[in-house]
Amino acid sequence: MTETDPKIGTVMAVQANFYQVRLDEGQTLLCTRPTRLKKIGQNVLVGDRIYVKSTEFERGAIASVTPRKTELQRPPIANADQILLVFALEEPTLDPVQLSRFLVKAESTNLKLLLGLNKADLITQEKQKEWEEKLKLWGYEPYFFSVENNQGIEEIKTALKNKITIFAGPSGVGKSSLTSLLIPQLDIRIGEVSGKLQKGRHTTRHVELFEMPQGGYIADSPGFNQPDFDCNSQNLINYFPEARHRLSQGQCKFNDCLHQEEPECIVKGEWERYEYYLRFLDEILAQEEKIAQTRDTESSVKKMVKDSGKVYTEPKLNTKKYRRVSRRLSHQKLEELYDHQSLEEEDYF
Ligand SMILES: Nc1nc2c(ncn2[C@@H]2O[C@H](COP(=O)(O)OP(=O)(O)O)[C@@H](O)[C@H]2O)c(=O)[nH]1
Ligand SMILES: [Mg+2]
Ligand SMILES: [Zn+2]
Repeated sequence: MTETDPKIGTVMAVQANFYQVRLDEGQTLLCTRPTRLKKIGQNVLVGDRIYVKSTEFERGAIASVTPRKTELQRPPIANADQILLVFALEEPTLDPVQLSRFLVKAESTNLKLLLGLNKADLITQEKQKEWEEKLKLWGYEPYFFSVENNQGIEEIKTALKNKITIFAGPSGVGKSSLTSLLIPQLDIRIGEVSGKLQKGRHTTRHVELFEMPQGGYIADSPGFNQPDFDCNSQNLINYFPEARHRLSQGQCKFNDCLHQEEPECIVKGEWERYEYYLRFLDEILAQEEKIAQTRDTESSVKKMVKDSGKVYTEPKLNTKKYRRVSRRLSHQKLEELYDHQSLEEEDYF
């Protein structure tokens, strides 16, 4: 055992009970979390800056965890600076609704959000200009790039330098291609569906950091490749920049306005994605209702017998009451449902 001062490093990956730590001085250690840290409830996440005592060759023990700048639960990552949401302009054709789902999910992390549109080689200048103008109205200034012909890559390198950036986006858009362009020595598979490779319970919780030669890390997690919402009916509106802008100009009449048909609502109006907002809101309300019903099943269902003789259950409470319950739902409850959902999606992929 070497008795040296603790050294500082970054947690790159977690494997079973071991933490892969890259020391600032260059070495990679496999570390354990001592019982002392477990006892005080100190968890260790990928991205954490930690002090390590090296014990023997390439092994170490975590001495302490430095305070986090940011923290995400799903996927679990500490100190991420930003998200780069990647979509393709073609192959697959950019779909504004799907893009908006991912944007909402990314916005709900409250991390800085960068939008990168790949495969610019497959569309005309005019088409690109159209997207640029549309997205400007949504409140975004995307990076147009192409891994294929190296277009726009320098701008992305600059934006990622010395930061921890989470790569997010659906499969097939070029995330792996971009990663291997930025980190040529990395051996990653292009054109593979990520979910297929890492099937299993913890897929959405798995995170790994890859170090870029010019400084900074790329965080890759399948947990960000699914567009499930991480928000509730009351805060959904905050994840649309153009609506945030409207809300900064005034107030709706009702505090709990959902910006549907309520009178004197300042959000409702002529903005392109308002209809997407309504659509997503409906989905979230339906989810919340489902959770409320599941939670109340034992106490509030009555057994009904159909004409056919088939027995079914029906909620005792009326829908209005459920709606009031659902608006007060905690984030916790929502997450439980989304957990189930993600698992089902993983099985599917
Ligand atoms: N035309 C074109 N194809 C690309 C570009 N970038 C990636 N691809 C192709 O898109 C497919 C999916 O890429 P991949 O990196 O695996 O996407 P991922 O699923 O997001 O990781 C592969 O066949 C890539 O060769 C690009 O800039 N232009
Ligand atoms: Mg990939
Ligand atoms: Zn309103």
